[in-house]
Amino acid sequence: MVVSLRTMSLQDRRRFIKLGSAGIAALATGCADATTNAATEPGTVQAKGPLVLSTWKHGMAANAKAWEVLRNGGDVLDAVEQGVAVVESDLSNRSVGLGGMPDRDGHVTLDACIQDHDGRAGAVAFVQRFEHPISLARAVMERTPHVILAGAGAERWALENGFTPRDVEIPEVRAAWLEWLKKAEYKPVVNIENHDTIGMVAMDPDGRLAGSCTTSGLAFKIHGRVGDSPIIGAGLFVDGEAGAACATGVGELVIRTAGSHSVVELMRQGMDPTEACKEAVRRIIRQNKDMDGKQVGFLAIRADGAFGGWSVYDGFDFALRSTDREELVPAGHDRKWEG
Ligand code: SD4
Repeated sequence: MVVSLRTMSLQDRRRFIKLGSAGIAALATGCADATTNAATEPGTVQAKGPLVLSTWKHGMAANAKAWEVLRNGGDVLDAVEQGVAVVESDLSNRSVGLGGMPDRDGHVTLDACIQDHDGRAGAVAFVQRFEHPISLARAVMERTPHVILAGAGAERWALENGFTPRDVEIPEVRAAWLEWLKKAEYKPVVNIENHDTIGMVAMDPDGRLAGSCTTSGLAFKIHGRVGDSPIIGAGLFVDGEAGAACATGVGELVIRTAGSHSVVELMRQGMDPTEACKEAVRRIIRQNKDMDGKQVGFLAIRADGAFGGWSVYDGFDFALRSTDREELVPAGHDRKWEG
């Protein structure tokens, strides 16, 4: 049990924002129904937000930005957009943004989506030359009657809507592609050496949820391939009544099982978030005889603030930011990766 900000006065909420990360803990002592802010283990119920979870180690920097937005009283949708945008801008990241690995024709193509508490959603798929596909996704949500724009049409729409393209040449990435071309071995596999999509789910102090997901997808994929990351229900699903979930790993496996949607629906039935992520992973394992080296991981926040994560193999860490924690948490897993 922890402090529920719902039970706090408006004045106290303003104090949380002012006090920042120490805010809730400080307020807890003076709050009638409060005990401690003990968001200890995944699956522990933290009574409502604020809370930010995101995939992999780069999630730490993303969470820090998202937290800053929340602490300044910003909208949770701004938090998940600006949080993952930090990773999109990091050109040393090889699976998010313009620094990502190219497809087999040498093009870096990006997928992203975003969804708010009320289920509004936007996405772009198979787009090139834009630094922040997550912002394109949000613009699709807010400025069009559609959910997904893809490829050349999405790029044209972005240009018409004030987004500026950016050309990035990274010698190391080109060298890796040229090296790959020598054998051109097509292995669309995400394992623990080759990962890094960023998915983020967050809850604001009032319990409102939002999520985002952005990636350059699988290295050396077929030109035109779209993964789970821009697909609502696969790479991300948010329903303010039930919870939010996001995925990382081999997108095809996640799409076939509507992975993030499954997690949220299981939580809607009352399942613990860690258990819900585990069940979604097990559905994938049951459906696929050959899971060799194929990593998939899920993260989730339930509408009451409980959270958790689970993956097929060990090695999937998620970044956690709450009022009293800022750390990388190893997700539970089904199997040990033997390499
Ligand atoms: C994809 N899910 O395009 C993404 C890849 C990924 O960690 O998550 N990598 O299939």
